[in-house]
Amino acid sequence: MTETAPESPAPIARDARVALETTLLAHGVPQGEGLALARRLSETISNRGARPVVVGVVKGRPRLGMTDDELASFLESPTAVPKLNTSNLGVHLFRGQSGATTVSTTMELAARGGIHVFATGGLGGIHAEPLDRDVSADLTALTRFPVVVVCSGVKSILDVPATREMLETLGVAVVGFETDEFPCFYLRKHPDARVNACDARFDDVQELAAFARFELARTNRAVVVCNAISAEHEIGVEDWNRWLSAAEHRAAADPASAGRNATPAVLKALHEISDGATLRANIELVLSNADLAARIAVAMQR
Ligand code: PSU
Ligand code: MN
Repeated sequence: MTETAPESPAPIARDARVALETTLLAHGVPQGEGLALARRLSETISNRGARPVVVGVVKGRPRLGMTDDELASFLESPTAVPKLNTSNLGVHLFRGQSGATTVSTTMELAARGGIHVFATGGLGGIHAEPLDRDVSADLTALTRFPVVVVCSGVKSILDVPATREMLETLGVAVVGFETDEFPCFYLRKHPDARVNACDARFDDVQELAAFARFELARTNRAVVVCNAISAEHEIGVEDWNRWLSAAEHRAAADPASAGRNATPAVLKALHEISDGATLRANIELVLSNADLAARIAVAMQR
């Protein structure tokens, strides 16, 4: 008997929902800007006929679909909503504490709630020197939760070549939408041409959605969909190299910027050093990822 690949679809819900994370809102943009960004992301998703679902943990309760009021009070004091990854999530649930979900915990909670599409900016990964002790829990979460993660690759503040290799080692499917290259967050591609490309390229959303259903059902793991920042909004390589080394040194000089604080500290330093240019690029790329995620979520229902 010849064996064929399974045709059964992933157990996706009948409505097109797109998860959004709260770490990006609470720790990835300056305080006071998270709420406006949440509104723009939600609007972008609704405009495509999908439903935005903001994920977070409020007083120990996992929330899939935070209300505007909840989110507003949540974002008022980011220090009261620490970053939650798959390691510290359980303690916060157990103790009734609030927290902002990162990629790893947004995936975990979304998948548990039957939401299989998620939009963010850039995945976490392996940090480079001089902040080289931090390796994001996002990486292993991709091997555990069946969610389509639409992103602009991994954050370019990381050791991008090493992180791309690790995604391959972990066996995570990394596909590009309208790109062969592995995007590099603020940059359309990494300056080092040796960085592995995406595993495959898709130009048609319907075909990409069909592949996503196939792969989620086949593996019960994530699919990473890479959407490069537009050429109009990308940051030039020379500016980037200058800003990154300044930001890394600023963050490395502060002992409070280790571990979980490494990513927010470098992003914040970059936003200051670049006079807001990296923040503007970050917002543009997240909006574009939300738009694509909504298109995929709608197409997955067909
Ligand atoms: N994308 C952004 N900004 C962010 C993040 C993603 O544009 O701040 C967040 C995500 O929550 C991601 C986290 O999971 O950064 C990575 O943090 P760490 O390296 O500590 O795992
Ligand atoms: Mn860490």
